[in-house]
Amino acid sequence: MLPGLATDRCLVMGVVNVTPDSFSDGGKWLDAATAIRHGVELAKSGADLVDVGGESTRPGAIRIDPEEELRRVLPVIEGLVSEGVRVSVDTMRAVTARRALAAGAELLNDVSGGRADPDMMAVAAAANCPIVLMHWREHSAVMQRHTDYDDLIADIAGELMQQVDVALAAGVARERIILDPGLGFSKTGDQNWAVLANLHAFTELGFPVMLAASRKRFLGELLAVGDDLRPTDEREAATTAISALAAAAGVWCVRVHEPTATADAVRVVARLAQEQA
Ligand code: PMM
Repeated sequence: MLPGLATDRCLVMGVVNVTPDSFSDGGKWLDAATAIRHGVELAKSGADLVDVGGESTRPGAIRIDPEEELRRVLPVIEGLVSEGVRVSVDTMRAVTARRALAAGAELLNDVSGGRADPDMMAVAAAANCPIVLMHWREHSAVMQRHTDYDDLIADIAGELMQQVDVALAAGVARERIILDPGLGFSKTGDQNWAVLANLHAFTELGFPVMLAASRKRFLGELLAVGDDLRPTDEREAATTAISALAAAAGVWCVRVHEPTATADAVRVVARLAQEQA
């Protein structure tokens, strides 16, 4: 999928959100030089690749202009690539995807699964690059109004497979497709837990699976004291636990904000799997 990266264990993707408002790290890496430094640190801490995003997808988030998204992500991608860091781009826009690939990004991470921009699949097909299709129903401003499912797991899997069909019809090679059930996107906390309890339903679809639980609200709720959610930067141990469980369930890549512990956890899981083989 990505030449040179490990194939004997779950991969670790670090996150650099070049945004003022992401729930987890918003505002911390808005300046390009700071973002690049942080991305390099993530790689040193064990991230196999670093995901650069310029548009927050937190629940309720309002969209930004395409020009602003490009202004945020391109210098960071260029800077990281020149430092030898492997980069993916987190975008729902074909124009951003195209420019990011030209700047050296190697993987498209589209949280809308190709639904937000009808040209996205054509960009992936033309570049013949890997693309993450995440389960997505609506933009962040309204996504939490779309949490009704007849059968949660079957519906998510079915909706993902519809996007696989769209990708294949647009010329994306089957072996370039990665699926992600999209924790927190049009899903309640309980629904996230049900997804985690049924990861096999996604790994069995025949595509590599990506998972991003890192610091999400449902972890803050799990670890709340009374009405006080556990703060985002104190959800690392829970994030690492999920990374280990995801790796053991056969997930291809976990996307985290702080890779150190997750990088160790996926190696523990790989070593155990070797012993059990
Ligand atoms: N979640 C966020 C952003 N990008 N990409 C994928 N593939 N899967 C996700 O669940 C996902 C994502 C949420 O925001 P964050 O960058 O603050 O974690």
